[in-house]
Amino acid sequence: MPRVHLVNPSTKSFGVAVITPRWLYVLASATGTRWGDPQIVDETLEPLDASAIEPGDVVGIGIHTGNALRGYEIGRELRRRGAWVVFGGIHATLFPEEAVEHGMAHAVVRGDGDVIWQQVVQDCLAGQPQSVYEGGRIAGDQFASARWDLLPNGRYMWASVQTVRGCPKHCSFCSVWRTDGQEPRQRGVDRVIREIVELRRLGFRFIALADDNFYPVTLGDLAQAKRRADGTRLRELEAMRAERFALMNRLAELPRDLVFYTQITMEAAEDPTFLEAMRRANIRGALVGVESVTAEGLKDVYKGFNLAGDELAARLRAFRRYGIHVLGSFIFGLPSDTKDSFDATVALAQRADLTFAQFVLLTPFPGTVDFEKWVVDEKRRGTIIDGVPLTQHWLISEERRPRLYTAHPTMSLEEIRLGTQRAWDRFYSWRDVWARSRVVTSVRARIAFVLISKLYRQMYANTGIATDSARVQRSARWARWIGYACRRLFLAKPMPGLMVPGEQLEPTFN
Ligand code: B12
Ligand code: SF4
Repeated sequence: MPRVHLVNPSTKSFGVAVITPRWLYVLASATGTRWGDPQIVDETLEPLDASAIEPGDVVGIGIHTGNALRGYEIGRELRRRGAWVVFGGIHATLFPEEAVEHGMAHAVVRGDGDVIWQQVVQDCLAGQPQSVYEGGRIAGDQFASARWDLLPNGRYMWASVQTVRGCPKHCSFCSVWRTDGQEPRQRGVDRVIREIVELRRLGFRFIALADDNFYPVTLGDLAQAKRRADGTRLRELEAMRAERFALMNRLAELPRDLVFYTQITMEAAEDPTFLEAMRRANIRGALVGVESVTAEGLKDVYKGFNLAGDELAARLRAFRRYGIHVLGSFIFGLPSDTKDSFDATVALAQRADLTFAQFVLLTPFPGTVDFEKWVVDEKRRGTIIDGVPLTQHWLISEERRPRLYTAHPTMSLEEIRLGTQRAWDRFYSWRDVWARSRVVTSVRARIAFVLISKLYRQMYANTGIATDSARVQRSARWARWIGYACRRLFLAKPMPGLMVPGEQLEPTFN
């Protein structure tokens, strides 16, 4: 009988990974069991063994921009072996023709795969796939729950569960509001809780809430809606907000050793009721897109709703008062950045009591406003690398792919790259990491904190920003080693008998 395979492409395999790629387990669930359990391959753990795929099997490959090139390589190889090749994910949604041209796709699924995937598999097995399927933006109650029973043992430190898709903001460097939409689609609370219970039964206690924006309704949005004569929007927003609280109240009933981490906008810091509910729910960490520490920088990325300077530091510290550790995300390479921006940003991160920070280089990701503007300029310049126009930078081999794409008014690209590397090195120096590890008390927890800080830096900074291939190789080896050392620290004793609070039912997958 032909089988279904799901492949998450990566050129670097670390043996262990920090977070489960959720799409793999969601699509596994969407596959059903008619064709047996789907075979899951996550190349961030191990490279694909192509010989395991037989002619006539169906292979789903999920790509974002960063791993599209590897995904296409896999697509070509597996099509030559006689498999049905289907692409999906954000990058394939944006460029379906590219997946056909470079990845030899028989079919491409645009948008959400949860509902349409079975149909695609059936059509392939009947020998009649359509070239494009529109998965669309499905409603929150149609999101499939993941097949966590298919997880390999002890390979991931954190599991990921989604509670909401879409974001009402419109940041210029982000594609989420355009692909996932600006109207947040919240998932039913019961389903979220069942999945988390399932994960705790398996021994996971750290869960990333893989949401675009955990705080989709701000106090400002409510005030604005109140000013409208027609109360419809206000009622909608209030209902959405109430659902967030309902979710957090249910999270608060789960075993206390479950720790959650999410992504949120800074505006939540001015909403004490929300922060208090997060504290009760044991949401102990949040990625906050700070982006820039200056007002000019925020204007560069259409993020005027953020604050700058001292007000910014005060706002970020507010999270900590509610026990929420912030992973501050900063962008370097903005037109208003100067040579002083790197040190000033690290100083702000320290002053704001950030527990983690990431410093990313401004990258024009397709689907964003920044990308569209950049393409117009870049087409005029006409840069070509290894025969590939820079406007398709993801098709350039990883070693030859530039780290920065936009000429800066006052700094050279190398200055920006080195300044960014320096920011990582300073924020994650042994001394600073050890000092920050005081946020946890036991020695075991402090060691875990130090290891995870170092792992984070190796995985994201050195392998993403460094241009020296020896350094990249060294970092990948380090990351693999720390990853192995870390993984057990994050897992807990399984609780096979754990029930869904209030339900006294075995958790189910859908
Ligand atoms: C959680 C998350 C992370 C986490 C966890 C990643 C992980 N291991 O899963 C962390 C924080 C580590 C992370 C890191 C990064 N991320 Co991220 N991340 C997300 C986020 C918020 C949710 C992803 C998720 O799990 N969604 C839940 C699953 C179920 O949804 P899904 O992946 O979209 O899959 C659905 C469909 O796309 C489709 N589908 C997907 N694959 C396939 C395959 C087939 C065959 C089919 C049929 C359908 C299908 O069906 C699925 C179910 O509906 C997305 C935002 C978003 N809206 O996608 C950004 C996002 C994917 N990340 C993004 C980026 C840029 C990054 C980083 C590069 C950031 C950085 N600068 O370091 C890194 C790269 C890491 C890496 N090398 O992979 C961008 C990608 C943009 C792009 N054009 O590629 C996104 C879209 C956010 C954004 N701001 O634009 N990320
Ligand atoms: S960066 Fe964050 S706040 Fe801005 S649009 Fe994207 S998900 Fe929303």
